[in-house]
Amino acid sequence: EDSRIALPMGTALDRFIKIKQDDFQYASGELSQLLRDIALAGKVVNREMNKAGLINIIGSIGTQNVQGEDQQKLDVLANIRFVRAFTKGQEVCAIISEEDDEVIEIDNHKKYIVAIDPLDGSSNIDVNVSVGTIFSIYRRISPIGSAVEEKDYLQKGIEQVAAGYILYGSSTMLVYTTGHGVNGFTYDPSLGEYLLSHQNMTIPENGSIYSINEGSSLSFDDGVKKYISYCRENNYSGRYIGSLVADFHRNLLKGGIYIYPATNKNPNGKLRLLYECNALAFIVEQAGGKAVDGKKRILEIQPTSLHQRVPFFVGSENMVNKAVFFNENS
Ligand code: AHM
Ligand code: MG
Repeated sequence: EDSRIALPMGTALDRFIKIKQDDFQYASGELSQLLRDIALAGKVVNREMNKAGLINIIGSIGTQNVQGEDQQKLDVLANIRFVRAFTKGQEVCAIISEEDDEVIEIDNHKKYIVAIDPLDGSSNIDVNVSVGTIFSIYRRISPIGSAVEEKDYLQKGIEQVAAGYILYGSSTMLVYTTGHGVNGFTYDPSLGEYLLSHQNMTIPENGSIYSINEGSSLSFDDGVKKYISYCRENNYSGRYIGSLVADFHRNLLKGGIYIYPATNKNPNGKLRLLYECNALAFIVEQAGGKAVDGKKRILEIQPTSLHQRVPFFVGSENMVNKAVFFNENS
């Protein structure tokens, strides 16, 4: 059975999800609904993001909303929007969010756990640069009806049922996988719909873009230093937006590697295993690429705490292999 039947470009997301569900690619109607909830909350966040530059102006002419929510920082606001969507939806027992210290329990009678970074790279908003939402979906392990336990939300990345991101860029896109390839949808604000624009996405095996914050290079491990030298010797292009979703998305389309290694300031890297790395690792593998912590596959790391960080090497297969080679031989 061909689980990657092509659908016409421009197919609306809701229809796409429905067709995949009928194809039994998705475990259940609940997962379909959960994906729709995420997409909808993304539209709301997108709308608020588009106004971000206007907020001071709007404030100054006294038109902020009654709750005063316009005054809130967008990452906090995005967290509120997504948590609200999951609370109102009927699919989620618990949420873990980069914005919250503790697990947010929703409804013990539901089976899915969501891990989310509601607005990654949010320092870029003030300067009108792309940001993103990153999400992972897991099935709970403990029986439905009981309280969620640590084993439910500290699952390895290989247990993800679905993962994706929303990129709020020059256009807004939703990219996700349920383990049957990766598909990308571009948001058409005039229709209020995400339309299929990137079907069965694959990442080139090789690339010539490297994305890393070289400002910290003095404190990189020797392996990383050597790999960076290798990139320079080969005249690769350095491209670093400093917004993970945007850097990842570009590399996914063009071929490239993104690295956030261990540094003096961040001895385990900066990025969070549960909210950032696992989702992108699942997507990149589904697209034919690779994600490691320098040595080990990201998806096989057993999480030990909610906000755990890991060094992150992700992108084109041959580039990641090369970086690992330098790491292992220095
Ligand atoms: P955040 O979760 O606090 O927004 O931080 C994550 C972001 C990534 O989007 C980006 O790749 C990275 O931090 C940039 O960090 P640095 O400025 O140290 O290079
Ligand atoms: Mg983040």
